[in-house]
Amino acid sequence: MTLNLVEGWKLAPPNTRFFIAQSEGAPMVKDEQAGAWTKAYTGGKFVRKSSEFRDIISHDGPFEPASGRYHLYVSLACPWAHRTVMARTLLGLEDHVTVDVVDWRMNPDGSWSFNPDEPGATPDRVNGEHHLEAVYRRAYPEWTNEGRVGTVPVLWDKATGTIVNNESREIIRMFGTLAKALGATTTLCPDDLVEEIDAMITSNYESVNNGVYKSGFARSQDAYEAAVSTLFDRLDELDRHLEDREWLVGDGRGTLTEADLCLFTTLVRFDLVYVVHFKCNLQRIIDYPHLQAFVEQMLALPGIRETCDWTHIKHHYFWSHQHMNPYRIVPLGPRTGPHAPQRGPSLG
Ligand SMILES: N[C@@H](CCC(=O)N[C@@H](CS)C(=O)NCC(=O)O)C(=O)O
Repeated sequence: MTLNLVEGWKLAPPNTRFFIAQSEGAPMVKDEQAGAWTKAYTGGKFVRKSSEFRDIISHDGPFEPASGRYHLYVSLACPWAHRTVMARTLLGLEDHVTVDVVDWRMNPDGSWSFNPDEPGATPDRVNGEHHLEAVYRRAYPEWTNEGRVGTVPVLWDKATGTIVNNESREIIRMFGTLAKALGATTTLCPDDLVEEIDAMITSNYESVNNGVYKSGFARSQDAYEAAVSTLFDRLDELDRHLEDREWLVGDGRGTLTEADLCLFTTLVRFDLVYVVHFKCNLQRIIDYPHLQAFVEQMLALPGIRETCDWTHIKHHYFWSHQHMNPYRIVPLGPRTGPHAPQRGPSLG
């Protein structure tokens, strides 16, 4: 099966394992400046690579639902990983899925390290590794760091010592399976809304979630302007959509779903980082009344503000993309918005 993260997104069938599944067969190239492995820049456009590990937790095995069996590796800076941390909290999986947090400093090759000295970060308490790359190599010894770098989030299986999945959207869905198997009544994906949820997540993926990266990493004025126009057209639409509803799908009242999480992790980074760093500056989220209300409503949910580490978020972007910010200066603002208190500023 071929994935296509460029034009759309499909759920992989159970127990499908991809190694460098790519949408268009283009070779992976290293963006030396962005420090990220991507597919080729085409006409100055940034194209995100697809995820390689695509097994799922299911009663049919081999990755059966069980308390304490699975471990998440995340960066608190990363919007994709943040989705999984939020789903873990909202589905009440804190006592069932363990978590480790990498340093917010992404290495020049785009890889991640553990740095227990950094507030908010942890050691690798499952495998004792210093680099996430080594965790990928445990799952796949041929992992060479040639043509790819191990991304976050990673869902690790302690029972078989391998990676189950490294695609956020699939991890949050299988957390639902896990929570249900463990007796939870909360769901982020009610059966009757699956299609609507998938459609909403897909509509927001290229335009908003990945759109901010396409804006920031653009290598041509045309590519930048196209990304920013699409991004703000979609934000305008979403602001109107939320005018008379609390959440994105269903009847919009009281039904928080995966689609809300997937949008939120981008919106909550927007005014803090993307407006400046990724040049997404047509307007801020705080200037959108309904998107801002949506962000605040999400932050007010029990445990959600605690999943937001403004220092990891802010310092990661401004420090790690040195080609965009050569002196690694981290802006002090914004003064308004939900991002206080911020730690810092002396993170070297
Ligand atoms: N499609 C993946 C994307 C994950 C991803 O790109 N994570 C970034 C951090 S924000 C990463 O680890 N990048 C490292 C790199 O590409 O070098 C998902 O949603 O899980």
